Amino acid sequence: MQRRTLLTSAAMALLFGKSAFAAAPAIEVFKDAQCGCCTGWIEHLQANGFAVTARNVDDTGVYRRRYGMPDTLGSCHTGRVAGYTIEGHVPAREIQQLLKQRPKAVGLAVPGMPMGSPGMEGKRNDAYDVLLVQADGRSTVYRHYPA
Ligand SMILES: [Cu+2]
Repeated sequence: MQRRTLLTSAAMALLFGKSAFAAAPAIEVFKDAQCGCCTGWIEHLQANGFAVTARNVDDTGVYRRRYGMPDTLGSCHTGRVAGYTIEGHVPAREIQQLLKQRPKAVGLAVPGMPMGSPGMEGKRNDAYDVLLVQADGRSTVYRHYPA
């Protein structure tokens, strides 16, 4: 049984090629040129297999609004991946879960810049929520940290 599963995945890998299994999700990130913690977050995404295109902009709020994220949930950068908006220091793990589950939503947000979130590592690990944000601006807790 186990051998059969192995053979099947090997056959699938041959059929679909590496890209079907290890496709790096492409994310576009709008950030300020001076933002160090944004760069830290981008490195966290890259380390977790994302293909990041970073764009330095004067006002990330323009993109936040354009892509449906309420200003009240704002942070220092705004990302776009597979039609979803990712605001702030959202861990790669929740973005991957979002892309797997594909809920009807605007996207995910970590409002503000909580210490201990990816790109905001330091002496403290503050508690924070990853929010799943709906088109009407309402949100629910997608995951609480520290988990
Ligand atoms: Cu930040």
